[in-house]
Amino acid sequence: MALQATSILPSSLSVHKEGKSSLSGKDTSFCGVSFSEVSPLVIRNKRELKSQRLSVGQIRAQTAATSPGVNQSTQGKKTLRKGNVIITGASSGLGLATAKALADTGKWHVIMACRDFLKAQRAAKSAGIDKENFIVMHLDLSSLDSVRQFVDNFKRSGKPLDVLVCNAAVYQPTAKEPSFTADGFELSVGTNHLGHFLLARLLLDDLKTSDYPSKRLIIVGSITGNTNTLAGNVPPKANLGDLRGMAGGLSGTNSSVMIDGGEFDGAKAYKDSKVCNMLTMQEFHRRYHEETGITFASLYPGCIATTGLFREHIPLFRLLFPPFQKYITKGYVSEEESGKRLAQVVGEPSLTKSGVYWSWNKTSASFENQLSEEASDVEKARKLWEVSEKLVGLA
Ligand code: LMG
Ligand code: NDP
Ligand code: PMR
Repeated sequence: MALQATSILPSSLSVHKEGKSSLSGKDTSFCGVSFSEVSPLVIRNKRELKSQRLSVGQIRAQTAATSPGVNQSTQGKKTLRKGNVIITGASSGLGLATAKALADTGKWHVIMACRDFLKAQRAAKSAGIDKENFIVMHLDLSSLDSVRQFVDNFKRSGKPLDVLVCNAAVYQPTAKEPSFTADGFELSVGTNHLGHFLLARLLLDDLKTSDYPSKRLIIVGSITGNTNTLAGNVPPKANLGDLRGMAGGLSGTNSSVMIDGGEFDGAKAYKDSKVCNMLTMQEFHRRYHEETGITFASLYPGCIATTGLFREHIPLFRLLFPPFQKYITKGYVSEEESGKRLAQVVGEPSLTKSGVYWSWNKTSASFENQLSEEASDVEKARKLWEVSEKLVGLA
């Protein structure tokens, strides 16, 4: 998929024609090797670990002491330092295109947090991302241990964290039986929601202490989780119910593998996970925006019908889906254009509003979109937060 993604990137320049017309005026159209500057493997004892952490703290303190987010250049001119942005799942599709869009500005250092180190390296290379502007760090969101390990590695690198983008996802539309994360959760919700939930919680302090002018936590959502749209009404529809399956651990042993307690359905599990993503963003906003000044946002980037997300769909679907979206729903957007959209949410000074779900209209202008009733349910968001905390071991 990396090859597919990167071969599409340079050739799709007719981008501002896409992301078109709107029926509702709302969501769109129609009707391995861990990165380590300080490798965890070279830390031999607890004291050494402590002293390394200490030095990270010292580096941070020094950076903060000079002047917030600003570097003094040799001519004495003050320039904004490069922003550090972590993007999960940056080895293909939207994540890769966003990494490329940000790196190309020269204003961002992208930490590509990926499960396949070599794939990510190759993808970055064939997308033409300057090696000065990115690194790859290993992160497998389907393992809570891996999430914790990633966070430790990142903290030890001593880099400030300015923006976190929770982008990675899996979609299993044709699976007859559920598969599971290392911790025994149904794979789609376990990866797309629970892995990101733990990651974001553990990195919140880093965002908080960053001295960058605009700190952001972005969680990618989707139209298909929003039942106030036509796309969100294509069966199976998202529905978290009363979260009984999730409260039971999504493991299929004592409870259902589905959040609402129903029978396994891979497409529904994906859509449910997107609802979780959008609810989580809002709950972060309610709990932490005022205190931390962090901007929390979600978005629907458009229908990027060519990405690896559809790798498990039947070949006929993969063949017909892009022309269907391009010519019939007109919801299609190229990977390159979607990357520019997400890059705006990362860095545009005009998009600092927190608690917002962004979408784009036919002229590719961003607007604040309405979430469905369920995806904006305050009580459900709170409950989801609490159940998720338990499942990932934070409560
Ligand atoms: C569920 O099925 C599965 O059960 C589940 O397991 C999971 O895979 C889930 O979301 C994923 O899908 C849902 C889906 C399967 O069923 C439906 O959506 C119900 C409706 C079924 C209708 C299918 C007929 C397709 C007709 C398309 C036309 C719609 C628009 C009509 C407007 C016409 C106006 C001019 O459904 C599918 O998988 C079908 C695949 C649908 C996507 C592709 C549709 C292709 C349509 C043909 C377009 C060809 C491109 C043309 C280019 C045109 C140039 C002008
Ligand atoms: P891709 O499949 O191209 O990208 C998904 C990325 O997630 C890949 O880099 C993949 O890694 C990574 N990933 C999957 N599982 C894990 C894991 N366990 N740990 C770490 N990384 C993992 O799909 P898209 O670019 O389309 O999807 C990106 C985001 O956009 C998702 O959140 C999706 O829900 C959202 N979205 C997509 C739309 C679309 O039309 N495509 C529409 C709306 C939203 P690897 O390369 O190793 O497989
Ligand atoms: Mg959908 C009305 C416009 C529209 C839009 C913007 C999307 C986006 N879709 C639309 C309409 C329809 N879709 C219609 C009318 C149908 C019935 C033919 C349809 C079907 C369909 C399928 C089978 N669409 C799909 C699938 C998938 O497997 C994709 C999915 O649900 O993934 C979870 C999908 C999508 N349609 C979209 C978008 C953005 C997706 C995929 C990705 C996502 O939400 O992340």
